[in-house]
Amino acid sequence: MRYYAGACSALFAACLALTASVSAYAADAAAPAEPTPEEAAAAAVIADARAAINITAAWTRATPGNATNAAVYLRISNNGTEPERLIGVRAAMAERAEIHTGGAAMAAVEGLDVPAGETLAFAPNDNHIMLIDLRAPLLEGDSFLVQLEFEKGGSQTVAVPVGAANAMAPPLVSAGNAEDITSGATEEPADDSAPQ
Ligand SMILES: [Cu+2]
Repeated sequence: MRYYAGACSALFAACLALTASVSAYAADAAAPAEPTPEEAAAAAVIADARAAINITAAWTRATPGNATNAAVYLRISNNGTEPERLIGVRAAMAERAEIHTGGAAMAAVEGLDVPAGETLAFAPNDNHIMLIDLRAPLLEGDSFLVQLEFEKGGSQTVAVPVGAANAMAPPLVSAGNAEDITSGATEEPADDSAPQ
């Protein structure tokens, strides 16, 4: 019995030593990542800008026939005190994506301002995100991810449910589900293409 106890405590001591060296290693590895006060302040500014933006009511329509383009609608609210600007969009679902203004006479723009305290609406016959050269038809009931790039707050990913081909308003989806994906998403779409 004494023998076993001795072996156990020897093993325990070895384990402690190993734990200590792993901890020391982890501390060393983490040291270079410690942000400077300037970096921490810059990160806080980005985090604040990101938190100020709330993207809601995203939707699109099922593509009829062999249509290869689609328009995505949503609302971008800036609840912060600093102006923000949408500077890019992308979606793995399409070859490329653009920010468009206007309805039938639409035009691609480099970006759109989202003034502090205001909501920028993307809706039929108005601003929209144009998906160009869809990789597959959009089917009613499906959803996919679109990534929006902001000047100050970086990128945010939103789930876009697909409504009926003739829909004029967002399909009714589980609000909880959509909200989870919208507010918590930090992951990038699988596609690696550059923002348009
Ligand atoms: Cu368009």
